[in-house]
Amino acid sequence: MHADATGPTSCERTDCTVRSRPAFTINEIVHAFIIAQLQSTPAAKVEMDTWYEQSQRRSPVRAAENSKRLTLISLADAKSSDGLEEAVRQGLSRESKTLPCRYFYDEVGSEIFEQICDLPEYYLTRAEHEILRDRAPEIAGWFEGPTTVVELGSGSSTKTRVLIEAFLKRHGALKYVPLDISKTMLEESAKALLGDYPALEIFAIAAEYGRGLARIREEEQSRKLIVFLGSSIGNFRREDAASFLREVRATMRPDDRLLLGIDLRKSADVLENAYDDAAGVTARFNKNILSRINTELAGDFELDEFAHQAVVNEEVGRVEMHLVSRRSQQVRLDALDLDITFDEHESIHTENSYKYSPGEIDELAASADLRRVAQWLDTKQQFSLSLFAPECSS
Ligand code: AVI
Repeated sequence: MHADATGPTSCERTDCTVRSRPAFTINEIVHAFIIAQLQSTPAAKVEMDTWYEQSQRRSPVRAAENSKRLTLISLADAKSSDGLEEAVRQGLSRESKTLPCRYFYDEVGSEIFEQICDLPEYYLTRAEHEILRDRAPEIAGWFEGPTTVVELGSGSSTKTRVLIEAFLKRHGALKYVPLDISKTMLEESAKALLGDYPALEIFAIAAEYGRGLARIREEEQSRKLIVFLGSSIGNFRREDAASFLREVRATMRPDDRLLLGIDLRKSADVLENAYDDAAGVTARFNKNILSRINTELAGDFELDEFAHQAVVNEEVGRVEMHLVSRRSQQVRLDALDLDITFDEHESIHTENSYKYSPGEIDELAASADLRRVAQWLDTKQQFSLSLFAPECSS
């Protein structure tokens, strides 16, 4: 369902697009049908973009034009703290305490993560950007006709811009499908992208990966490049990374491709600095999970009583983040009617960030029936970007 760049584009405001014209293109009819389906499905509520009303007041013509190129659907649970209560109850009642890293990313956490990406020690974002900047035209060159770029965990979409630009330059138009848990982030980034790229159409999905991938599998008919950047795959345990890639693989047709950014194994000191920066931004990011628990579960964690720690586990090839109790203490979570006891130096393990060798990347891909067709490294050889095809395709 790739919209023609010159013709009428798809639009979640079906009333304005469809009613005002006497004859409809196939694209419009199919799109209107999908929107009608979504609106009648309780779990999949089509969200009217809130920024539309605001920007319409500022620049009515431009806002109307931009809104025609945006569809935003929300498949996320109404509460963004989806599963938080149970995860906290279970994770903090264990002998070795843990909290899942996906709960880092509330609005504040997502903001802090953006700051991490700009840190001098956090080489990942810069290395990946260098590859994308230098190789985006070559990547776009792998695709002949109209292509849909699907981005998993799109966040602010900043690093994807060079890719979007390369596709627009090569093909004139592009459909971009960002998938992210944060609807706010999707709205903001879509607004910025549509303002900057008049030939871009956006179908944004606010959802967790599983639901989002299912929606993409159902809907997306044109050739796809699925991108998963930033080494987010590194935050999965190795076996979970393989099953996640199998899920992604299941959405791919033979001529679809997957572009995966993965951080490479490297020396412990570089990793320690990257995950325990001098300005203490990563420490704030890590501790934000405790503030979130305080706010959402009526907790009384004292943030200063926990120390941020980054531990490099070279044997398994990962950086672990911990929050270590500075003293023996008790924390109350009223919403869970739960008291948690901490010994001095007891840790909450909050994140793993796995690093891969080039051989391990290929093994991971093979376990998901994917075959590497290209790979690019940055000049310091710290980070990799790999292009995969479904196994069995040419
Ligand atoms: C999102 N993810 C790839 C980051 C990483 O490097 O594992 C999260 C992060 N944790 C600490 N700093 C950044």
